[in-house]
Amino acid sequence: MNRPFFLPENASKSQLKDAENARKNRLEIVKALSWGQVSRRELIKWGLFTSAGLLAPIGGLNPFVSSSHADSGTIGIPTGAPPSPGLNGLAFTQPMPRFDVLPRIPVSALSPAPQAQSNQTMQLVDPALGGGYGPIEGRPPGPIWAHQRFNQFPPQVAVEAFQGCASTNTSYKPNVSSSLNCGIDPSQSIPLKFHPSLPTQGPNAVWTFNGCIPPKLVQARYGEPVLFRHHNQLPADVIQNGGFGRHTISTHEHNGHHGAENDGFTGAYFFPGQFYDYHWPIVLGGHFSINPAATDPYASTPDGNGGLIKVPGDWHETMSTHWFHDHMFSFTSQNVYKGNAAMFNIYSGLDRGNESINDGINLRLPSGTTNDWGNLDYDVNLMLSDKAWDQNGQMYFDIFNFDGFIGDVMTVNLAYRPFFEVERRKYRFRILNASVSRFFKYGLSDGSTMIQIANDGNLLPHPVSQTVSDEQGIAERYDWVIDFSRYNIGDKVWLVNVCEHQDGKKPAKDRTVADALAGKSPDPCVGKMLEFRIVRNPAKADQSQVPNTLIPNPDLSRIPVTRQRVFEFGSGASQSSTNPDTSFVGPWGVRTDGGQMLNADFGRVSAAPQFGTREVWTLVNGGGGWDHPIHIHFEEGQVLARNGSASNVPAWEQGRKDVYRLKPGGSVTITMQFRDWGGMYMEHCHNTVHEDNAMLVRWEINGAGAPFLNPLPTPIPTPQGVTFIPPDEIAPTAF
Ligand SMILES: [Cu+2]
Repeated sequence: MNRPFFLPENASKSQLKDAENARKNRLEIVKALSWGQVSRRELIKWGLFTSAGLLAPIGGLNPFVSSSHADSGTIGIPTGAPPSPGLNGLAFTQPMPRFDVLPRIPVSALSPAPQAQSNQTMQLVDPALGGGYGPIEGRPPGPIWAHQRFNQFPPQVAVEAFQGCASTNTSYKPNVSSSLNCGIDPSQSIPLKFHPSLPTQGPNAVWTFNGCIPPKLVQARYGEPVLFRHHNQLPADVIQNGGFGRHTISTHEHNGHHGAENDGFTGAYFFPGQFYDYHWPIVLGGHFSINPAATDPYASTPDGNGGLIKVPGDWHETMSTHWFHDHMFSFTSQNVYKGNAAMFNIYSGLDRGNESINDGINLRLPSGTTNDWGNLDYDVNLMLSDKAWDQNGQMYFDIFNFDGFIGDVMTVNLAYRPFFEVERRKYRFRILNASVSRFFKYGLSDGSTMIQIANDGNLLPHPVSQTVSDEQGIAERYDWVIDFSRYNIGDKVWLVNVCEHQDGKKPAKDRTVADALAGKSPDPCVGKMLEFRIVRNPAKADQSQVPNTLIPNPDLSRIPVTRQRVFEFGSGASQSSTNPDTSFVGPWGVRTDGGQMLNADFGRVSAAPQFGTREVWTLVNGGGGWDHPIHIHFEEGQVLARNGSASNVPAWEQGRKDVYRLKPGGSVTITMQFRDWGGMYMEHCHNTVHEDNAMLVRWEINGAGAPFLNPLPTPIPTPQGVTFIPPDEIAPTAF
C-alpha cells in the first residue's frame, strides 16, 4: 500500500471532504460495534467487512446512517483520514510533564479492607447495566481467584486509583522539584489537553487513571507487597463512550510475576461501579526454590535507611521497568489508546534509584540522592504514543483497519512534541512504546551515543552503546542512559524517530536520522519527537555510574527442557468456538503446535506447562507482510535464537524479555521456567489491533497445587456476578 494513511495538509478540498464524510460514516459503525449493537460476525455477513477484516469498498449504503446522510460520500479503503488539525507551530513549545506519581497509602486506609477471596458484598447495579444487585468487587469469586499466598505476602502498601472520564488534574505529584520538571508548578491545575493551545478533551474522548494527565507512575520495591485497588468509574451506559472504548476493564501488570488472579486476565474484566483488588507481591522469580533462606545480598531490597533487606529468590530475575494497562477482551486497543496505560518502577538492592549509596550491590544508575530509594530526579519515565483527533480536536480512533491503527500526532507523556530541560550530567530514560500499532526507532539528532541498559523489565547483562535504537515494538521498554555533560548550556538536541509506517502491519522503512530530520518521510510521526534543552550544570556532582556488568542471566543449563511448543502467528484464522461470551472473530490468529490457525477464545486452553518445569517455545511469524511483537505473560524468557540461530540475537536482546518482535517472516526461540504462581495466563500480539482481532491464546500452569483444577473453569463476568463454565476446548497438545 503506497497511499498515505493520513491525507497530506495540501490535499484538495474535495479529497478532505470525502475523507471526513467517510470517517463520519465509519464512525457510525464504530459506535454500533463499540456499543455491542452489532457484532463483527454480522458485519462480515452483511458484506461490510471483507474476509480480510477490512471495511468493504462500497459506497453510500450503510445500515447505521440515516437516509439523510446517504449522499455523504463513499466508503473507500484506504481512504486515509484528514490530518489532525491545529498543530501548526506547536512543536517544542510546551514542557514535557514528568509522570504523576500515585500516592502510596497505608493498607488500613482502604475501605473495605482487602481480602484473599473476592469481596462479594452486594450493591445496587445501575439500571444501564441491567439493574438488580451485584458484587462490589469484580474479581471472580471463590478459592481459584483468591489471592495466592495472601497470608504469606500481606500487602504492606496500597495504591488506589480509578478509571474515569477526562477531567482536570488538581493534585499533580511529580515527586521531583519544579526545576527538574521544566519549571512546571504542580499546584496549578492541569486540564486534559495535548497542548495548551489545543482543545480540552471531552469527558468521553479520553479515559485515564484518575481521569487526568500526566500519565501515572507507581513506585514499589521488592519484598513489599502492593495492593492495587482499581475502581471502575467509567459511564455505566455502554453508549457513553465517545465512539470508541469499552467501559469494562481488566488491568494487566505487564510483566508481573504474580498469581494469575492479579494478572488482568482478558476474561476477568470488571464493570462500572465495581473495584478489583490486584495483589502484587513483588517477589523475585524462584522465590520458593532458589535462595529460599534469603542469604544472598544481591537478592535484596532497600531498607529505607541506606541498608539492604535480603529477600528470597534468584537475583538474576530482578526486574525494573514495568507498565500496566487494560486487557479487556477484544477492546484492549481502544481502551489503552483512550488512556488506560501507566508505568510501574520496581526498585531493588541492585537498582534502588539512589546513585550515591556505595554498598557493593547498588549499581548506582542515574537517579538522585535525596531519598533512600526511588529518586526520580534523573530517572525519567517516557511514554511514546501516536494519537489522532477529529476536526473538533477530540481524540479519534478508527477500528476499521485490522492491520492496525496508526496516528499522525506524536506525543511524549501525552504531550504533543514537547521539550524537556536537562542538566549537564547523565540521565536514565525508561522509554515505553505505548502505541497501538506503531513501532519506533530513534536516535539523537547529533548522532551521539545512547547507552541501552535495559530491555523490557530487565537490566541487560551488559550495557550496549548505540547511536540508533533497534525498532521498539509496542509494549517494549528500552531503558537508556544519555550523558548530557558533553553539551554546553544553551544547546539543544532532539530525540528523532526514524521508523516510518504506511500502515499498521509493520514498519515500512527505517530512515536515517539525517533523512528524518530533513523531512523526507511522509509519516508525520517520523522526525523530532522530543527536544532536550541543556539548561544548567547540576548543583551536585553526578555520582551515577553505568557498570560494565549489570544483571547476568539466570543459569538454566541444569534444568531439563520438558517440552517444546511452536506458536505460529498469522492471518486467515478461523474460529472453532461458537461461544459468544469467550470468542471473537477477525483476520488474525495463532496456530499451536501445527494445528489450525485459530481466532482467540479465552475459554480455550492452548498450552498447559507443568508447574516447576522449563520449556522452549518457538514463536513463528506466519507471513512476511507484517511484524508481530508477541507478549508472553508472567515469565521472563531468554532468547535462544532468531530464525534458528543464536548468532542472530543482538546484544540488546541477550538479557531477559517479555515481548518478542518476530520480524516479517521471522521466528524467535525462547526458554522459560514456570514457577512460584499458578492460574491462567495469556500470550498474544501486542499490536493490540491484532490482539483484539483475534491473535491471543490462553495458557495455564498445570499442577500448581490446590485449589487449582486442570484445566481451570473460565470466568464469565456480568454486572450481577461472575459465573464459571468449563473450558470450551483443550488444544490436543496443551497438556
Ligand atoms: Cu501482530
